[in-house]
Amino acid sequence: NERKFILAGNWKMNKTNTEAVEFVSKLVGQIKTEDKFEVIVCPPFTALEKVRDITSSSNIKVGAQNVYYEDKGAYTGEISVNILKDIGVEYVILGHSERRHIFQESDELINKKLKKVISSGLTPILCVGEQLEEREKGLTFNVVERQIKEAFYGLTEEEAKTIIIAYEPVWAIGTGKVATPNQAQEVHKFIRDLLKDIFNEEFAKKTTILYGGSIKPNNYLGLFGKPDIDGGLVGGASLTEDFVELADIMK
Ligand code: G2H
Repeated sequence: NERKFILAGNWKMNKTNTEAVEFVSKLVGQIKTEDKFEVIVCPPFTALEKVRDITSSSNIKVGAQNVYYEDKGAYTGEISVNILKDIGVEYVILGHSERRHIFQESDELINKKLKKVISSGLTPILCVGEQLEEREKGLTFNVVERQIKEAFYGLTEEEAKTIIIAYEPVWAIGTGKVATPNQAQEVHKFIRDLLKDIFNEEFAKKTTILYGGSIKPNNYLGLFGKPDIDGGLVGGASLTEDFVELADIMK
């Protein structure tokens, strides 16, 4: 397996700068990364610089939770790729289900953001996943296929190969209802096959596909043992000591 294993923490709208500094200072001493195992933390925009300062002495990488696709100008409340790059951010989460469903982000908008992030040299973590009604109607594969095809629209293989995908079934997000390892593996395999159709086998084989949704130290094991699951995007468990425990076991 030539893919990197990744543990990414999505803090969402949590931790003040004071709390972020205290927490990340501890992580730096406790988390050990390796060549094929990467750890990323994604704090709120306002804590990015401080977190970057603290993690710069370690191999822990820093990501943002969102970005806008224009370079600069009259876009009140938005943040550009250059603002992120200037403070040493390397990753950006895009299309998280909370962005899609609370903030009405469309596949088209996510495609524009994805293109911008790739051309800027930042690494995107593209989230996809079905809602509960969609799963119950048997539409999981249709939804995930549409989200990936529309996000990838207009990208060359060269451009798309930097993308990390995160499969996050919406019904498993923050609900404590984790997908079973088989449920997750089935969709991860579907995504990898889809990438083979869009580009080719080599591309599919090299793409890191993370699982996300209520991962905790007590449920990760079955998931990360699956052949197409290359790590996790973790919300709740990235805010506590659980994150260190996950990193310990995953490496
Ligand atoms: C899914 C995940 C992180 P949680 O959104 O992106 O959050 O682990 O809290 O379900």
